[in-house]
Amino acid sequence: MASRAPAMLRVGVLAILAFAAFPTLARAVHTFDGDIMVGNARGGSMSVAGVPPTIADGYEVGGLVSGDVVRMIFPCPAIRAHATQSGSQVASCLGNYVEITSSGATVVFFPATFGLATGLPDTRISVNGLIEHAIRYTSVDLICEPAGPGRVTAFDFNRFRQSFLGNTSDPACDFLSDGAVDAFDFNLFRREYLCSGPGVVCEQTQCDCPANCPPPSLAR
Ligand SMILES: [Ca+2]
Repeated sequence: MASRAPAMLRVGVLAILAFAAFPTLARAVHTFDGDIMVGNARGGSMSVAGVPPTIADGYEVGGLVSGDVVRMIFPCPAIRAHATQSGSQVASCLGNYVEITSSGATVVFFPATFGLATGLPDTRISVNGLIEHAIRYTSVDLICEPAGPGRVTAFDFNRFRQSFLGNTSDPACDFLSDGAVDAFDFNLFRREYLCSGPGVVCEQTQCDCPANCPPPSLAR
């Protein structure tokens, strides 16, 4: 019997390895909601004429199971997470991401952020710590005001106006990522600036997540 022990041990180890490997293979498929997204100061829907439904309905990540941790990780210092978020979203100022723990097959992001986007696909989405996808992400909240709550204010309007009137290739204000800062972007900006709509949350506690957020290469 003693001579059988090593063989049985090897079989047991193989069985454990096979069991451990199976979930990884089965869970490799996630679905993502395209390659662009727009955030604001509210952390809410941006349903307005001209905005693609994939943006207005929030950014969905699917193929999940309950308990999966999904993060939208922003490129520091270009885009930074607001310290507070809406719904089940939780911000990490240290990691510069917004996180949702899944309670089903899908999570939906409406991130509250501020900053000047680069136009690059430098916002990344991770599932359980693995980077799975990259998107171009802009924020209608462009400037973090020196005091007061995080909100789209006259400071942001002044910044948007500079691009709308004089630098129409500016990726930071090309919210719909169609190559030009145009009337569609203005319409979206105006919606957030006026914060119109019944019961709409207009602002976060304060925008100021730290400026010392981690290099993108380290964020997961
Ligand atoms: Ca602002």
